[in-house]
Amino acid sequence: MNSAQVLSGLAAGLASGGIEVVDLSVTLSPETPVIRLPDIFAQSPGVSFEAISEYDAPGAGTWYWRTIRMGEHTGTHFDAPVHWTTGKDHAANATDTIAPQRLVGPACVIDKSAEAAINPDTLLTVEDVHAWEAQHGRIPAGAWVLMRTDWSKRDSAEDFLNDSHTPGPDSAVMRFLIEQRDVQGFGVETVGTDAGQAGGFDVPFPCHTLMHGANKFGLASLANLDRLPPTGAIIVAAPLKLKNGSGSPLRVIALVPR
Ligand code: 23J
Ligand code: MN
Repeated sequence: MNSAQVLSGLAAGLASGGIEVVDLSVTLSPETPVIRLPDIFAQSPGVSFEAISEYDAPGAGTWYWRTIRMGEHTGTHFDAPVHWTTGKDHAANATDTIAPQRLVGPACVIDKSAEAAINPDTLLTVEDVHAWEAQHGRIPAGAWVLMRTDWSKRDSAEDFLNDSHTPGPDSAVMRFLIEQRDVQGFGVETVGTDAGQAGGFDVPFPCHTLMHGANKFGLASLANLDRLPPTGAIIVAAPLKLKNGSGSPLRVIALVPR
């Protein structure tokens, strides 16, 4: 099949529903939980909305619109390499300069939900990836690796943040996915791409430190990962084009074969 046929097949699949479009994003509101860092660090503000007008403009016609305010890392959001010191000197490392070709790619979904339900500090390991690949095949270069934990089903902020006891990757699996698989990035359902306790790991914050150090990306606070197959979905994850953005809230869309 040539690429024009691939795209016409995609259009036909979208029209027939043979390809499902799944929203992997959470709703942004003042209730959206935001990461809580130790008190010595500056905190990121949550979402606030302020009306510019509410169908109350004088004169002809009326309209509604708002001003939005939030940290760059709020709700479902993209982590750019420039977010971390290890990634700050790469070329094209910010939300406005990343090549758009890197924002669309295949997803490999590794299900750690059963373990995370028992132990909130569950870590993704190299052994987990080997076991996944034995069943589903090798993770291709340029893939997004998404860690399913069902954390997005926790609907109170307290349960979701869980006093910084949340799952994430260990440092060895980050090295493996970077060096041996050349992934595009790593995505999670939790508030940040690193485990809640990752500040104390052998490599502190291994996803941030190593992925961004390798000019790769993160996705946090994803939802609906239970609606994705282990392989076969394509995700579109395009952050806002903020000048020198360290990240941005975004709508992550998955194209899923039925
Ligand atoms: C700043 C400091 C530590 C962390 C984070 C941000 C994030 O998780 C983030 O959203 O990038 S762990
Ligand atoms: Mn972030």
